[in-house]
Parts: sequence; structure tokens; C-alpha cells
Amino acid sequence: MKLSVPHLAFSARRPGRAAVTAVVAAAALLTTGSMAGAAPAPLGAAAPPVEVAAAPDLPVANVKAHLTQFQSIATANGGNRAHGRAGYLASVNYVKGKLDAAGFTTTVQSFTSGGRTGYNLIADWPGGDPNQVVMAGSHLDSVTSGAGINDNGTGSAAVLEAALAVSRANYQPTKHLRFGWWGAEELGLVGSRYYVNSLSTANRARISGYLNFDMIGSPNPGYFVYDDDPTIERTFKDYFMGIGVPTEIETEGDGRSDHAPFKSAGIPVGGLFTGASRAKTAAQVTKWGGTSGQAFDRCYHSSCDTTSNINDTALDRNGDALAYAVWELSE
Ligand code: DTR
Ligand code: ZN
Ligand code: ZN
Repeated sequence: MKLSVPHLAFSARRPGRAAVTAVVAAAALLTTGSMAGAAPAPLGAAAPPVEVAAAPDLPVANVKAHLTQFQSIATANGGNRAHGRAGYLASVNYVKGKLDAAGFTTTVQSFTSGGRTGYNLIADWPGGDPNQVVMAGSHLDSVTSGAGINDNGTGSAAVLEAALAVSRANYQPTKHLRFGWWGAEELGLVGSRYYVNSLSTANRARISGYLNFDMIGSPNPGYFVYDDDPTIERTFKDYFMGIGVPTEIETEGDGRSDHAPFKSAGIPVGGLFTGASRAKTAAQVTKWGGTSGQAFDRCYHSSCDTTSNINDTALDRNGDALAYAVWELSE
């Protein structure tokens, strides 16, 4: 059985690459003249692009529009989007509809937990090396006590918007891209474990890395990066360093989200998190602002986890970091 060595699963990133690619992309635009009123191609600009496109900025307005939809779904279905409830399946159908329209190959995988049917949604972007799969995922279920907008509408909406950005850019990376939305995380990582267990040994070994996003818009946010696969961790830290935002290692419960089943199967994992019920320290306020002695998310697992329970800046930065990592790790 061949399991990839975690830190060799991704090719090393060359420093300064994002800046270079941005310039090349601009030159290519001028060369093709596809922009209305574009200047003629400058002499010497016709060299073929040697780098792939840089990751896009994920429009936070789009991510927030998905959160508004999740809130409406909860409101119309008894106030939550929990496993086995109508609001969960409606959430799956919302995300699936967007992905299908964008050209993804979607699969709904059903399972049973607690006597109720649960669903995982998987979306494959056609193309790329099937033996090198880069995955990003998030849990789509809420607890029964609320709409689950920070936990985990934020991860679900940002992963969806990253997938839609792949489609808009018609990004054709070297590796194969797959996105996942997990059911019944709140019952104990049930959906993600079911997915990993359903993979053959060969298909498990094809996954180069799994990136997890669970709570990335906490109202009193911290910027936490999972301390796991070194290449994935480095990629996220590079992004935040580039925008001048300090990060810390995630310590509020290692293994408490959907990356855990992937990690247990030997798949390199990483992820982002802005904090749950733990209190922000004075030192963290010095770094990030916010309120000392107050939870990162005072509405964690509560009825007040609504669209009002979001820090837009944290959501914006984490969405951009997500897109950056998806692009960098799949090229
Ligand atoms: N699993 C989350 C909350 C959570 C707590 N600690 C962490 C660490 C990393 C990601 C998420 C979390 C929930 O869904 O309740
Ligand atoms: Zn939760
Ligand atoms: Zn969660």
C-alpha cells in the first residue's frame, strides 16, 4: 500500500510566485486584447505565459449572499439546518444547484445516523491528474439550536464561492480539484468519516491533501491555522503574512472537525479557524483587535448564530486564504 509522505505531497512553492503570476496575467490580457479598449500589445510582450494564473480575490459579498440564503433556509425550516431536518437537505440543494450550474460533477452520498438520513455533497471539477486530488471541505449541518451561520455557514459558503471562482476562471490546474460539504459533523464527524471510509484504499491514496474550513467568520475573531501538514500550513501562513495579519496555531480542540477522519486515514490535512467558545486573551487583542476576555464566538451553538454573528473582515480574509491555498496547492 502506498501512502504519500505528507510533506512531499505538494511541490515546493517558489518564493514570490504570486507577484510574478499577477504581472504575467496582466501582460497576457493585453496581448490577447480581450479587454475592451485595451492598448496594443507592447513589443516583447508576446512571450508565452510561463506561470499559471494567480488565485482570485473571493468577493466577500458573494460569500455573504450564500450566508443570507442559509439564514433564509433555516428561518423557513424551524430555525435550523441540522442533520435529519428539512433545513439540511434544503442547504444541500442550494449548494448543489450553484455547482451544477457552474459545470461541476456533483454527487450526493447518503448515510444514516441516529435513525435519520444524512447527506454529503461532493463536487468534482473536471480535469487534472486523478492521482493527485486536492480537496477542500466544510460541514454544512448546523446544531438544532440555531441557523449555524458562523458554524458552519461560513466554511460552507466560502468553499462554495471558491468552487464557483474556479469555474469563473476556468482554472485548469495540474491536480484534480474536489470540494466536499459534510453532513452530521455536529453529531461527531459522521458524514466526513463516512466519506473517507467509503473510499477504496487506492482512492484514499490519490488524495494529496484535504483543507478544512469550520467557523471562519467569528464575530470576535482570531486567525488560527491548523498545525498539521507542513506544506498546507506554510501556504496559509504565507497568505496571511502577505496581507500583514499575524496567525496562531489552532489549539481549541485538535481533531474536533472534519479533517480528523482524513488525517486518521493518512491524508495530509490543514485548515483555518477563527475561534469558538474560548475567550480571546489581552495578547490576542493586541494582535488582532476585538474584545479581551470575550469568546471568539459568543453565539457558538446558540440561537444567536445568525447573519448578525459574522465579522466580515475575518470572513473576507479567510475566504481569500482559502482560494489562495486551493490555487497554490493544485497548480
Ligand atoms: N467542530 C466545531 C467547533 C470547533 C471547536 N474547535 C475547533 C477547532 C477547529 C475547527 C473547529 C472547531 C463545531 O462544529 O462545533
Ligand atoms: Zn458546531
Ligand atoms: Zn463546526
